[in-house]
Amino acid sequence: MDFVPASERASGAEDLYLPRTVRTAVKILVVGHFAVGKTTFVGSLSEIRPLRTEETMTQAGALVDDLAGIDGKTTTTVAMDFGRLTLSESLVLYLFGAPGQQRFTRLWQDMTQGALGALVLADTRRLEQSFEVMGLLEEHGLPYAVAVNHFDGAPVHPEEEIREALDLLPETPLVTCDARDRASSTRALITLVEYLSKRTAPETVQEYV
Ligand SMILES: Nc1nc2c(ncn2[C@@H]2O[C@H](COP(=O)(O)OP(=O)(O)O)[C@@H](O)[C@H]2O)c(=O)[nH]1
Ligand SMILES: [Mg+2]
Repeated sequence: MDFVPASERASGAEDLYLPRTVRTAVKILVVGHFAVGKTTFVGSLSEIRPLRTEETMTQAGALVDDLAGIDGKTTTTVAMDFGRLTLSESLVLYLFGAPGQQRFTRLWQDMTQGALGALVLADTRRLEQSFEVMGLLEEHGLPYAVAVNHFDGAPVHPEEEIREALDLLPETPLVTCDARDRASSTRALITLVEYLSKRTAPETVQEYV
C-alpha cells in the first residue's frame, strides 16, 4: 500500500476537490477523553478547513449534569470535529472527532452509523481515562487502534506496559503520535486503515487501498 496524502501531492485550492479517482469514502472516528488532542489531530491533517460543530445536548446532559446552582445553565455543549483526508488516489477518509463520555449515548449512536473503525487517542498521564471510550467502541462493535498522543513531559513507557495498562488485545495496533504534526497523525491513521483493511470484507476497504 502506497499512501500519499493529497496534502503532500497538491496544495492550495486543488485540495478542496477530491481526485476523480476516489472510489471509496470511509468514515473514521477520532475519539478519546477530554483534552487528549482530538481537535488538534483532526485539525492538523484535514485538507478542508476543519469544522467544529457545537451540539446542544439537553436531555442526555440533564440526566447527569448537576445543574443545581448554575444559573441559567440548562444545556451541555458538545464539540464535534469534522475533517477530510485523502489517503490514496482511490480512498478518502472522513474524520469525525467526538468526546468519549458514556453520557453522550445519542451522539454515539449517530456517529457510529456507517463508521468503519476508530482511532483512540490516549495520554500516558491519564491512561485510565481511555477505558470509557474503548468500552463504548466495543459496545458498538467498532474496531479500533490506539494512538498515544505524546505530550511534553508525559511519561514514556515501553509499548508492552501501555498495552497491559490499557488491556489491549494482541492484535489491536498501538502507535505513538504527535497530534500537532500532520505526518505523524497521518501515520497513525494509516496504521488504523491497514488494520481495518485486514479484518473487513474485501468489498469495503481492501480492494481500494
Ligand atoms: N504538547 C502537546 N500538546 C498537545 C498535543 N495535542 C494537543 N495538545 C494541546 O492539548 C490541548 C487539548 O487539545 P485538544 O485538541 O483541544 O483536545 P480535545 O479535547 O481532545 O479536542 C490543546 O491546548 C492542544 O494544543 C500534543 O501532541 N502535544
Ligand atoms: Mg476538542
